Amino acid sequence: MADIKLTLVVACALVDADKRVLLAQRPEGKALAGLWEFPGGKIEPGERPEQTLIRELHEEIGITVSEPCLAPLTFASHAYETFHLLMPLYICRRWEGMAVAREGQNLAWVRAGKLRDYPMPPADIPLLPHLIDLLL
Ligand code: 9L3
Ligand code: MG
Repeated sequence: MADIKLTLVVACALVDADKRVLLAQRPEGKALAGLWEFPGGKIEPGERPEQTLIRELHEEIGITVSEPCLAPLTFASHAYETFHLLMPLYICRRWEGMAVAREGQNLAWVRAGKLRDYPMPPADIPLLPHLIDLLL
């Protein structure tokens, strides 16, 4: 079997006081453009997933998250054509600052019952039942 590239990504369900979840729409020009994802990004060599999330959520969404507020929830494991994506999903209910789209992406705060109305990347879809159970 040919070697399959493993890509490590981490994502976060930010949940506000009304139990709404933040989804970010992948911008034009990126892979999977137009799909709505849990914000996050690639784990750089040497980073722990929590450090990646703190960095990515600040870069992309403009919020400040502290590590104790990040709790691991579940994992996505998805085989794309050219790579295998392994992606832990964290949940975070407390942060500092207001979520703003810093990279021109659309953002949506979505109630649990409406999450399935937003087309998502294939890796994110299996994460939904776990999160929805937790929020309903
Ligand atoms: N990805 C899937 N779901 C997510 C995130 C944050 C990322 N919630 C996938 C899309 C890309 C890969 O991970 O195939 C790397 O993401 P990016 O660096 O292109 O944002
Ligand atoms: Mg990203």
